[in-house]
Amino acid sequence: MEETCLFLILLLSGGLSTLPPHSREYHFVSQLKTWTEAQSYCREHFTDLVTIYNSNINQLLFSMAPNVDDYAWIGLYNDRYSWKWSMEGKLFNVGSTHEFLIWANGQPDCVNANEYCVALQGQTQMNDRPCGASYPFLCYNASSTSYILVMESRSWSAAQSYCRTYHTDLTSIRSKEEKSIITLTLNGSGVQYVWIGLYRDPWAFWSDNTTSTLTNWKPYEPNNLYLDEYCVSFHLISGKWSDGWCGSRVRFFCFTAVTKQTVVKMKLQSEADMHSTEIQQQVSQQLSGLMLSEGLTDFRIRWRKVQSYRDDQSKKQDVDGGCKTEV
Ligand SMILES: [Ca+2]
Ligand SMILES: [Ca+2]
Repeated sequence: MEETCLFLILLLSGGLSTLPPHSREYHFVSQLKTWTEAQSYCREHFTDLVTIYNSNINQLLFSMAPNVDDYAWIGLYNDRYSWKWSMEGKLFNVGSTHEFLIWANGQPDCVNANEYCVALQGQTQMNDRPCGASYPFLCYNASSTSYILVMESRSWSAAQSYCRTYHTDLTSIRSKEEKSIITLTLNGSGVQYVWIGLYRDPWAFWSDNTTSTLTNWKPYEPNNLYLDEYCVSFHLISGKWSDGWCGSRVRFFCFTAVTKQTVVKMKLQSEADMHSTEIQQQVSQQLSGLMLSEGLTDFRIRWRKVQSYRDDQSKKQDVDGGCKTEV
Protein backbone atom coordinates (compact mmCIF):
# COMPACT_ATOMS: atom_id res chain seq x y z
CA MET A 1 0.00 0.00 0.00
CA GLU A 2 1.28 3.40 -0.91
CA GLU A 3 1.99 5.73 1.92
CA THR A 4 1.60 9.34 0.97
CA CYS A 5 1.77 12.67 2.64
CA LEU A 6 -0.25 15.70 1.73
CA PHE A 7 -0.46 19.05 3.37
CA LEU A 8 -3.74 20.58 4.24
CA ILE A 9 -3.50 24.34 4.27
CA LEU A 10 -5.98 26.22 6.36
CA LEU A 11 -6.40 29.91 5.74
CA LEU A 12 -8.00 31.59 8.70
CA SER A 13 -8.89 35.17 8.07
CA GLY A 14 -10.37 37.91 10.12
CA GLY A 15 -12.45 40.97 9.44
CA LEU A 16 -15.88 39.43 9.84
CA SER A 17 -17.97 39.49 12.97
CA THR A 18 -18.19 35.70 12.98
CA LEU A 19 -14.75 35.40 14.48
CA PRO A 20 -13.70 33.52 17.56
CA PRO A 21 -13.58 35.67 20.66
CA HIS A 22 -9.78 35.79 20.90
CA SER A 23 -9.53 37.88 17.75
CA ARG A 24 -11.66 40.70 19.07
CA GLU A 25 -10.82 44.01 20.66
CA TYR A 26 -13.16 45.57 23.18
CA HIS A 27 -14.15 49.19 23.74
CA PHE A 28 -16.00 50.95 26.51
CA VAL A 29 -17.95 53.95 25.22
CA SER A 30 -18.81 56.64 27.78
CA GLN A 31 -21.61 58.25 25.77
CA LEU A 32 -25.19 57.74 26.96
CA LYS A 33 -27.35 55.97 24.38
CA THR A 34 -30.41 53.71 24.11
CA TRP A 35 -29.65 50.08 23.22
CA THR A 36 -30.54 50.65 19.54
CA GLU A 37 -28.53 53.89 19.36
CA ALA A 38 -25.59 52.10 21.00
CA GLN A 39 -25.89 49.28 18.45
CA SER A 40 -25.78 51.79 15.56
CA TYR A 41 -22.82 53.59 17.14
CA CYS A 42 -20.85 50.34 17.56
CA ARG A 43 -21.63 49.25 13.99
CA GLU A 44 -20.53 52.61 12.64
CA HIS A 45 -17.33 53.06 14.66
CA PHE A 46 -16.34 49.48 15.50
CA THR A 47 -17.99 46.18 14.55
CA ASP A 48 -20.98 45.71 16.88
CA LEU A 49 -22.19 45.67 20.46
CA VAL A 50 -20.16 43.19 22.47
CA THR A 51 -20.90 39.46 22.74
CA ILE A 52 -19.64 37.87 25.95
CA TYR A 53 -18.59 34.29 25.24
CA ASN A 54 -16.95 33.41 28.55
CA SER A 55 -16.06 34.69 32.02
CA ASN A 56 -12.63 35.89 30.83
CA ILE A 57 -14.27 38.37 28.46
CA ASN A 58 -16.69 39.37 31.22
CA GLN A 59 -13.71 40.01 33.49
CA LEU A 60 -11.91 41.98 30.78
CA LEU A 61 -14.92 44.27 30.28
CA PHE A 62 -15.23 44.66 34.04
CA SER A 63 -11.58 45.74 34.31
CA MET A 64 -11.74 48.28 31.47
CA ALA A 65 -14.80 50.23 32.70
CA PRO A 66 -14.99 52.63 35.66
CA ASN A 67 -15.93 50.97 38.93
CA VAL A 68 -19.18 52.88 39.48
CA ASP A 69 -22.72 51.88 40.38
CA ASP A 70 -24.04 52.25 36.85
CA TYR A 71 -24.89 50.12 33.82
CA ALA A 72 -23.61 49.67 30.25
CA TRP A 73 -25.34 47.91 27.34
CA ILE A 74 -24.04 44.64 25.94
CA GLY A 75 -25.31 42.92 22.77
CA LEU A 76 -27.72 40.47 24.43
CA TYR A 77 -31.47 40.93 23.96
CA ASN A 78 -34.69 39.01 24.43
CA ASP A 79 -36.69 38.74 21.21
CA ARG A 80 -40.27 38.06 22.26
CA TYR A 81 -41.44 37.41 18.68
CA SER A 82 -38.89 34.74 17.70
CA TRP A 83 -40.85 31.52 18.13
CA LYS A 84 -40.44 27.92 17.01
CA TRP A 85 -42.87 25.05 16.52
CA SER A 86 -41.97 21.94 18.49
CA MET A 87 -42.58 19.88 15.35
CA GLU A 88 -40.21 21.91 13.17
CA GLY A 89 -37.73 23.65 15.41
CA LYS A 90 -37.21 26.41 12.81
CA LEU A 91 -37.23 30.02 13.92
CA PHE A 92 -40.10 32.10 12.71
CA ASN A 93 -41.43 35.46 13.65
CA VAL A 94 -44.93 35.80 15.09
CA GLY A 95 -45.17 39.57 15.22
CA SER A 96 -47.89 41.44 17.06
CA THR A 97 -50.17 40.97 14.06
CA HIS A 98 -50.60 37.67 12.23
CA GLU A 99 -53.36 36.26 10.04
CA PHE A 100 -54.46 33.38 12.28
CA LEU A 101 -52.06 33.38 15.24
CA ILE A 102 -53.63 36.05 17.41
CA TRP A 103 -52.05 37.19 20.65
CA ALA A 104 -54.41 37.91 23.54
CA ASN A 105 -54.47 41.54 24.63
CA GLY A 106 -51.01 42.71 25.79
CA GLN A 107 -49.32 39.39 24.91
CA PRO A 108 -46.62 38.18 24.64
CA ASP A 109 -45.51 39.92 27.84
CA CYS A 110 -42.91 37.50 29.25
CA VAL A 111 -43.97 38.08 32.89
CA ASN A 112 -40.99 37.88 35.30
CA ALA A 113 -38.82 37.14 32.21
CA ASN A 114 -40.13 33.61 32.57
CA GLU A 115 -42.73 32.95 29.84
CA TYR A 116 -41.26 30.98 26.95
CA CYS A 117 -44.08 28.58 26.03
CA VAL A 118 -47.42 29.37 24.41
CA ALA A 119 -50.91 28.30 25.41
CA LEU A 120 -54.18 29.04 23.70
CA GLN A 121 -56.20 31.19 26.06
CA GLY A 122 -60.00 31.15 25.86
CA GLN A 123 -59.48 28.56 23.09
CA THR A 124 -58.62 31.02 20.31
CA GLN A 125 -55.95 33.54 21.35
CA MET A 126 -52.33 33.00 22.31
CA ASN A 127 -50.56 33.86 25.56
CA ASP A 128 -46.93 33.19 26.51
CA ARG A 129 -46.92 31.35 29.83
CA PRO A 130 -44.29 29.86 32.18
CA CYS A 131 -43.23 26.52 30.64
CA GLY A 132 -43.50 24.89 34.08
CA ALA A 133 -47.22 25.69 34.45
CA SER A 134 -49.53 22.66 34.19
CA TYR A 135 -52.24 22.84 31.55
CA PRO A 136 -54.18 20.42 29.34
CA PHE A 137 -52.58 20.17 25.92
CA LEU A 138 -53.20 19.54 22.24
CA CYS A 139 -51.32 16.79 20.43
CA TYR A 140 -51.21 16.30 16.69
CA ASN A 141 -51.22 12.84 15.17
CA ALA A 142 -49.75 12.87 11.66
CA SER A 143 -50.80 9.31 10.74
CA SER A 144 -54.48 10.01 11.38
CA THR A 145 -54.24 13.79 10.69
CA SER A 146 -56.09 14.43 13.92
CA TYR A 147 -55.86 16.77 16.89
CA ILE A 148 -56.14 15.24 20.33
CA LEU A 149 -57.05 17.27 23.40
CA VAL A 150 -55.46 15.65 26.47
CA MET A 151 -57.32 16.88 29.55
CA GLU A 152 -54.56 15.86 31.99
CA SER A 153 -52.57 18.93 33.14
CA ARG A 154 -48.82 18.82 32.50
CA SER A 155 -45.90 21.19 32.10
CA TRP A 156 -45.12 22.16 28.49
CA SER A 157 -42.15 19.77 28.18
CA ALA A 158 -44.02 16.88 29.87
CA ALA A 159 -46.89 17.53 27.44
CA GLN A 160 -44.40 17.52 24.54
CA SER A 161 -42.99 14.14 25.71
CA TYR A 162 -46.50 12.69 25.99
CA CYS A 163 -47.45 13.84 22.48
CA ARG A 164 -44.17 12.56 21.03
CA THR A 165 -44.69 9.16 22.71
CA TYR A 166 -48.35 8.56 21.85
CA HIS A 167 -48.88 10.76 18.80
CA THR A 168 -46.53 12.93 16.72
CA ASP A 169 -45.90 16.12 18.69
CA LEU A 170 -47.58 19.08 20.35
CA THR A 171 -49.70 20.68 17.67
CA SER A 172 -48.63 23.45 15.33
CA ILE A 173 -51.10 25.93 13.84
CA ARG A 174 -49.88 26.60 10.35
CA SER A 175 -53.03 27.71 8.49
CA LYS A 176 -56.45 29.24 8.95
CA GLU A 177 -57.98 25.83 8.24
CA GLU A 178 -55.87 24.16 10.92
CA LYS A 179 -56.83 26.90 13.37
CA SER A 180 -60.55 26.27 12.64
CA ILE A 181 -60.21 22.53 13.27
CA ILE A 182 -58.39 23.22 16.54
CA THR A 183 -61.07 25.68 17.64
CA LEU A 184 -63.70 22.99 16.89
CA THR A 185 -61.68 20.39 18.86
CA LEU A 186 -61.57 22.70 21.89
CA ASN A 187 -65.18 23.82 21.57
CA GLY A 188 -67.17 22.92 24.68
CA SER A 189 -64.13 21.55 26.52
CA GLY A 190 -64.17 24.44 29.00
CA VAL A 191 -60.35 24.68 29.09
CA GLN A 192 -58.96 28.11 29.96
CA TYR A 193 -55.36 27.45 28.88
CA VAL A 194 -54.18 24.67 26.60
CA TRP A 195 -50.57 24.12 25.52
CA ILE A 196 -49.69 24.16 21.82
CA GLY A 197 -46.26 23.49 20.28
CA LEU A 198 -45.03 27.09 20.23
CA TYR A 199 -41.96 27.96 22.31
CA ARG A 200 -38.80 30.04 22.23
CA ASP A 201 -35.32 30.01 23.72
CA PRO A 202 -34.75 32.67 26.37
CA TRP A 203 -31.97 35.22 25.79
CA ALA A 204 -30.91 33.51 22.55
CA PHE A 205 -29.81 36.56 20.57
CA TRP A 206 -26.74 38.77 20.51
CA SER A 207 -26.51 41.85 18.33
CA ASP A 208 -23.75 40.38 16.10
CA ASN A 209 -25.77 37.19 15.43
CA THR A 210 -23.22 34.92 17.05
CA THR A 211 -24.27 32.68 19.92
CA SER A 212 -23.05 32.43 23.47
CA THR A 213 -24.57 30.37 26.22
CA LEU A 214 -22.88 32.31 29.01
CA THR A 215 -25.15 34.11 31.47
CA ASN A 216 -24.05 36.11 34.47
CA TRP A 217 -27.24 37.55 35.96
CA LYS A 218 -27.44 39.67 39.07
CA PRO A 219 -29.56 38.16 41.84
CA TYR A 220 -33.30 38.55 41.04
CA GLU A 221 -32.50 39.31 37.39
CA PRO A 222 -33.70 38.99 34.71
CA ASN A 223 -37.14 40.04 35.94
CA ASN A 224 -38.72 41.99 33.06
CA LEU A 225 -39.76 44.69 35.50
CA TYR A 226 -42.81 46.67 34.27
CA LEU A 227 -42.97 44.18 31.37
CA ASP A 228 -40.64 46.27 29.22
CA GLU A 229 -37.12 44.97 29.82
CA TYR A 230 -35.81 43.23 26.72
CA CYS A 231 -32.18 44.45 26.53
CA VAL A 232 -29.25 43.48 28.73
CA SER A 233 -26.92 45.78 30.62
CA PHE A 234 -23.72 45.11 32.49
CA HIS A 235 -23.51 46.36 36.07
CA LEU A 236 -20.17 48.18 36.18
CA ILE A 237 -19.56 47.67 39.89
CA SER A 238 -20.29 43.93 39.98
CA GLY A 239 -19.83 42.71 36.38
CA LYS A 240 -23.26 41.06 36.66
CA TRP A 241 -26.06 41.41 34.10
CA SER A 242 -29.60 42.80 34.28
CA ASP A 243 -32.43 43.05 31.80
CA GLY A 244 -33.40 46.67 31.35
CA TRP A 245 -35.66 48.95 29.33
CA CYS A 246 -34.06 49.24 25.88
CA GLY A 247 -34.88 52.97 25.84
CA SER A 248 -32.66 53.80 28.84
CA ARG A 249 -29.65 55.93 27.93
CA VAL A 250 -26.52 54.38 29.41
CA ARG A 251 -22.91 53.73 28.40
CA PHE A 252 -22.03 50.61 26.40
CA PHE A 253 -19.43 48.09 25.23
CA CYS A 254 -18.49 47.55 21.57
CA PHE A 255 -16.03 45.19 19.93
CA THR A 256 -13.84 45.29 16.83
CA ALA A 257 -13.11 42.14 14.88
CA VAL A 258 -9.35 42.13 14.39
CA THR A 259 -8.37 41.61 10.78
CA LYS A 260 -5.58 39.13 10.32
CA GLN A 261 -4.90 36.04 8.29
CA THR A 262 -3.30 32.93 9.68
CA VAL A 263 -2.05 30.03 7.61
CA VAL A 264 -2.03 26.68 9.37
CA LYS A 265 -0.30 23.77 7.67
CA MET A 266 -1.37 20.29 8.67
CA LYS A 267 0.57 17.20 7.79
CA LEU A 268 -1.46 14.06 7.31
CA GLN A 269 -0.02 10.59 7.04
CA SER A 270 -2.32 7.72 6.26
CA GLU A 271 -2.49 4.25 4.78
CA ALA A 272 -5.45 5.47 2.74
CA ASP A 273 -4.84 6.88 -0.73
CA MET A 274 -4.61 10.55 0.08
CA HIS A 275 -4.46 11.39 -3.62
CA SER A 276 -8.06 10.28 -3.96
CA THR A 277 -10.29 13.30 -4.42
CA GLU A 278 -13.02 11.51 -2.51
CA ILE A 279 -10.82 10.93 0.53
CA GLN A 280 -9.54 14.49 0.39
CA GLN A 281 -13.14 15.72 0.37
CA GLN A 282 -13.99 13.52 3.34
CA VAL A 283 -11.03 14.83 5.32
CA SER A 284 -11.88 18.43 4.37
CA GLN A 285 -15.49 17.93 5.43
CA GLN A 286 -14.51 16.47 8.78
CA LEU A 287 -12.06 19.27 9.37
CA SER A 288 -14.66 21.89 8.40
CA GLY A 289 -17.12 20.34 10.83
CA LEU A 290 -14.54 20.47 13.59
CA MET A 291 -13.68 24.10 12.86
CA LEU A 292 -17.34 25.15 12.79
CA SER A 293 -18.02 23.35 16.06
CA GLU A 294 -15.19 25.44 17.56
CA GLY A 295 -16.90 28.60 16.36
CA LEU A 296 -14.53 29.26 13.44
CA THR A 297 -16.48 30.19 10.36
CA ASP A 298 -14.13 32.25 8.24
CA PHE A 299 -11.65 29.80 6.75
CA ARG A 300 -10.58 28.09 3.55
CA ILE A 301 -9.06 24.64 3.23
CA ARG A 302 -6.63 23.85 0.43
CA TRP A 303 -4.71 20.66 -0.35
CA ARG A 304 -1.11 20.69 -1.42
CA LYS A 305 0.76 17.61 -2.50
CA VAL A 306 4.32 16.96 -1.37
CA GLN A 307 6.77 14.27 -2.33
CA SER A 308 5.86 10.98 -0.67
CA TYR A 309 8.00 9.21 1.89
CA ARG A 310 8.47 6.13 -0.26
CA ASP A 311 9.44 8.17 -3.30
CA ASP A 312 11.87 10.05 -1.21
CA GLN A 313 13.34 7.27 0.90
CA SER A 314 16.81 7.65 -0.59
CA LYS A 315 16.97 11.22 0.71
CA LYS A 316 15.66 10.17 4.11
CA GLN A 317 17.91 12.52 6.05
CA ASP A 318 16.00 15.51 4.70
CA VAL A 319 12.62 14.36 5.82
CA ASP A 320 10.78 15.17 8.94
CA GLY A 321 8.57 12.38 10.27
CA GLY A 322 8.44 10.81 6.86
CA CYS A 323 7.33 13.83 4.89
CA LYS A 324 9.22 16.78 3.53
CA THR A 325 8.10 19.93 5.14
CA GLU A 326 8.79 22.35 2.34
CA VAL A 327 5.82 23.05 0.15
CA1 LIG B 1 -48.03 36.15 29.05
CA1 LIG C 1 -34.46 43.90 35.32
